[in-house]
Amino acid sequence: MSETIERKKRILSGIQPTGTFTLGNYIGAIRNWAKLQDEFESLYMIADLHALTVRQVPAELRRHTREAVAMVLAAGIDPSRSLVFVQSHVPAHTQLSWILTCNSQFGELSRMTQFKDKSAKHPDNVNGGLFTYPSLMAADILIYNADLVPVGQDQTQHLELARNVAQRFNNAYSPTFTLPEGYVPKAGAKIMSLADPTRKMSKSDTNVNGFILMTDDKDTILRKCKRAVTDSDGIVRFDPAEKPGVSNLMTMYGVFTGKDMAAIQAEFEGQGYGSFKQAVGEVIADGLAPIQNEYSRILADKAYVDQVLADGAAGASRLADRMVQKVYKKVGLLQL
Ligand code: ATP
Ligand code: LTN
Repeated sequence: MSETIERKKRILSGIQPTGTFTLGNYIGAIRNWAKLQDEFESLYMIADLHALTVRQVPAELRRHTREAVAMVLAAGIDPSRSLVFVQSHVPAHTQLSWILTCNSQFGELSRMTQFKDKSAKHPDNVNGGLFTYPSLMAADILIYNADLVPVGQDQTQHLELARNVAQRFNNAYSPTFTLPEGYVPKAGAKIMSLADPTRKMSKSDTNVNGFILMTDDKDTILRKCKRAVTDSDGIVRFDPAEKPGVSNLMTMYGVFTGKDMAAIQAEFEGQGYGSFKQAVGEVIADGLAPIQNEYSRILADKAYVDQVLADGAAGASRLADRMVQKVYKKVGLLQL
């Protein structure tokens, strides 16, 4: 993994261990992680430090972190080709984060919609970490000189901030950081809530009918799809503005069958929503079944997960520590 010019392009992405992953996390993010790991040198991280910006129950955070690793591996990330690690196991992220916080402006951090949303959602805990969250995320990315960052649409604003901070630092000191590009999937970058298709499907939603969890069984998935909010015109047609609920279900159906929207529309022409919803539930449940089996198997193998994380932390630290030393030197911190 040397920093030569002809090196393979590099990917980094992260996901917070704030609960069980939803179908939105899978379609918008981790499904693409698996696809990209051949073409790129890949690093995938469980962002446990980011999760602390919202109050966590310690034992649950630990459990969710293990589960998150198992789910990432079950979704096809292969630790022999990608580094899989936990953010807090690589202290260099936090070290770089401070330098980048000092190069982020109050104004730009104040404009982040996630900060505004989460402040409104947890008015009793609008902490400093919630505010500087994007500087830590910038550190996660820039510390590896990542070229590409696969994320869902809601993270593009944070990515833009990382680019701006990188550019500012490069201008103020000397070229140091690669400006990262986002990789936002064409279909499924924003899977909507089944209960309110104008809002993003989110693992922290209080309405359990809004999301499908990666661990939901077939009956639960079929029931949630059947209950999904649609409209009253009874026509399966892709039109996110006018028909957000139906379009959302079509997107999911497309992801699991590989069919495009025109083909799906033709397939269900003249049929009501009942059989359409049933079909959507079936393909999701069948698509998730092998991942769920792998997940149970991997989660039970604690020694294996520990080894993957130890290797991941060692490999990531080697790269990250070097970058921190370089940056510390550039900004004028005394070297011993
Ligand atoms: P929380 O509810 O705790 O805020 P979340 O479900 O929004 O969590 P994150 O951990 O913030 O999930 O996101 C992990 C990855 O999944 C990110 O790349 C994010 O863009 C993507 N993602 C999250 N929700 C969706 C969604 N509904 N559709 C597509 N991608 C999503
Ligand atoms: N903020 C992201 C998680 C995350 C991340 C990253 C994503 C933390 N660090 C670096 C991409 C690159 C989220 O999904 N909420």
